Amino acid sequence: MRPSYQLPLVGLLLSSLIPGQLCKICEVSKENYSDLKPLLSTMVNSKYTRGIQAANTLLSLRLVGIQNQSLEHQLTQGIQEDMKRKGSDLTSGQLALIILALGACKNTDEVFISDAHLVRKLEEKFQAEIENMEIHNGNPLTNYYQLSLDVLALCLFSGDYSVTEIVDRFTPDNKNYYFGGHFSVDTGAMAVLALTCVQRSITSGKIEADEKDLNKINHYRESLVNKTLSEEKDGLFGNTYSTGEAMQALFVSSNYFENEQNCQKTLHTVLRNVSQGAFRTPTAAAQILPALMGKTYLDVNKDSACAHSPDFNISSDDPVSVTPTASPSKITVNYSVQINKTYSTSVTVKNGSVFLDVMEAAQKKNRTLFCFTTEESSWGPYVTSVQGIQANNNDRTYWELLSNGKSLSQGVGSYVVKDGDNLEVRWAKY
Ligand code: CBY
Repeated sequence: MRPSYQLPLVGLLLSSLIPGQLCKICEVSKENYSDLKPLLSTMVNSKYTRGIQAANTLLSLRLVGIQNQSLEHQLTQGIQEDMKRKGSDLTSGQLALIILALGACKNTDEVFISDAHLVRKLEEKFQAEIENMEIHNGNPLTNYYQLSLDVLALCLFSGDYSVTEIVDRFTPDNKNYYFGGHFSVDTGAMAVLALTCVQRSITSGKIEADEKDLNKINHYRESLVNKTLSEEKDGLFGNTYSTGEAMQALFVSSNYFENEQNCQKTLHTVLRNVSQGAFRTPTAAAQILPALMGKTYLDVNKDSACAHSPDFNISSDDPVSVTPTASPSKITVNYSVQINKTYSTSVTVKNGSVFLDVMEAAQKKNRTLFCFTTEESSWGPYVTSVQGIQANNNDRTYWELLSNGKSLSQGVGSYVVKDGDNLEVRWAKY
């Protein structure tokens, strides 16, 4: 692993000319590319090449310069099928991600973006988010991670947006950066990327804004970066899954990685997690890879980006480490649903089962108490209701997953349960 260095003199000169644009990148060195193979095989071998997972994967592969026409074609097809199926039900952030993925690296999909008026549709969806905030106490239809993706895509693909609106909505103390009072690193990082793009567009004269707004945007970036840095633990920011986006934000808006030790610590911890199989879902792999190769979502329409394929073999089908299947082959866990009262049961499932298997087993035992519904998200199934009680973004309510009293950092489709776990789904507010 080795961070890339700018020529010191040129670097100094340029960074004094374009403040904030030439920050230090911290990336895995070529000799260590083999450490990234598990991520690639997860993305390439995944059966879930549809929808938003496909958009995440395509964006990531293009950004890091892996050119494989048949794979790109397959992913593009998957995205377009999903768009047809969902129609206007696509959320704003999903559409933004699709635009970023299709538009990445100046390729022929750009024709589709303009023929299907995707940027105009995104402008409308972004407006609908703002309108929902006006009616519902500042709560968007989706969340600020998606609003940031919207701004980023509009900014990169010359969409229309109001700088004053962004200055009003993205103040660092806005409640939407927080879940249960806790700063969401994923959300903050995505906002830093979006605000950095807007700031660059203003300074380069691409869009107009007054100096007051520009200063505010710079202040927001700084404040969000500091909040991200204060969530650092053992080289990770927030948790394993927010670190890729946090790294991107730090690349474009801070000098944190100028310190070699900081860089090594983060790369070391992330690569350890990779080798332990933490990124076995396509979206998880897709969201960490660009940062590890020194790329950010702001590189999407850079001429120089995506230029060359890195030196590793795409068809590699290295086995992704699997959890050891130790005996016994059946395990027993406690499962409870907490609303005001707690409803508990104990279920026996196969060793290696995930949270969702437990919920299904409990539902089979008692439909009234343990029935639930899920929706597909880019990270796998998301629990939308339990006992008929529906999560609702306007009220900031959701079903929280816990094990032994601790909130989980994985969803129901990925969290592998252990014998004796006390699993819980809790009606909560974020
Ligand atoms: N993506 C989105 O719109 C999601 C944005 C995101 C910030 C996301 C994390 C980060 C990302 N990189 O995608 C996010 N989660 C949000 C906004 C939310 C809220 C969803 C409702 C809304 N307003 O849109 C909410 C309710 C606060 C939430 N996440 C809940 C949960 C729990 C889901 C439980 C359930 N009902 O199924 C859960 C499991 C936490 C818990 N203990 O209950 C959860 N999230 C987790 C763990 C995660 C991480 C997933 C990691 C993994 N390996 O599976 C996450 C990456 C993510 C997805 N959430 Co939310 C955050 C993290 O841990 N770093 C854009 C779209 C286009 O794809």
